[in-house]
Amino acid sequence: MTSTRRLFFAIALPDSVRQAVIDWRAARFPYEAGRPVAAANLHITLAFLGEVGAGKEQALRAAAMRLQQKPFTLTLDDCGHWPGSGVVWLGMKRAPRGLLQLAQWLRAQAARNGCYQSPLPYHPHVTLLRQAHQAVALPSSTPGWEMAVGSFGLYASLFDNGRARYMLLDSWPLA
Ligand code: 3AM
Repeated sequence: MTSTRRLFFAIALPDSVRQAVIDWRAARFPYEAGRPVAAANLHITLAFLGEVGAGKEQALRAAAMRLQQKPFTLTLDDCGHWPGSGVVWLGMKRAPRGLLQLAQWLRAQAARNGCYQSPLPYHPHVTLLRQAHQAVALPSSTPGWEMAVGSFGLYASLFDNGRARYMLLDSWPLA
C-alpha cells in the first residue's frame, strides 16, 4: 500500500505579526462570528497540493529547490468574508508581484505533477475564522501589518484529536 500526505506550500507569519493578528482578531470579532484558526496554523497558502505520494512529493521538493525568486514584502491591509466557504480572511489590497509569481510558479509545478489546481483566481489570504456562514461585521480597516517574506515552506495537513494541525516539512529561502 502506498501512503500519501495532504500537502501544501505556504508562507508562515513572523511571530510578531502572528501575535498582533491574534490580539486584533480577539478584539474585533465576537465569539459567535466563527471558529478562530489556531495561532500556529495562520499562514498564506501558495499552492494546495492535495493527497500526495512519496514520488510526487520528491518531485515537488526538487521543483521548490530550483525556484528562483527574490524576497519581497507584503502588507496585510485588507479583510474580507466569504460566506459560502465560511471564511473570514486577512489579505492585501495589492498583492506584490513577487508573491503572485511565487504562487503561480508553485501552482504550475503542482499542476505539472498532477495536483489538481482550482481554476478560480488566486487570492492570497490568511484565514482568520472558519465556519463563519452568517453575516459578519468586518472592521473598516486593519493595522496594515507589513512583513518581509524571505522563505516559503512545504506543510503537511494533519488531524489530531479532531483538530487540523499543519506540520512544516521543509522550507526554502528566496534569494
Ligand atoms: O487556510 P487556507 O484556506 O488558505 O483551505 C485550506 C488551507 O488554506 C486549503 O489548503 C490549506 C491547508 O489546508 N485547502 C484545503 N483543501 C483545499 C482544496 N481542495 C484547499 N485549497 C484548495 N483546494
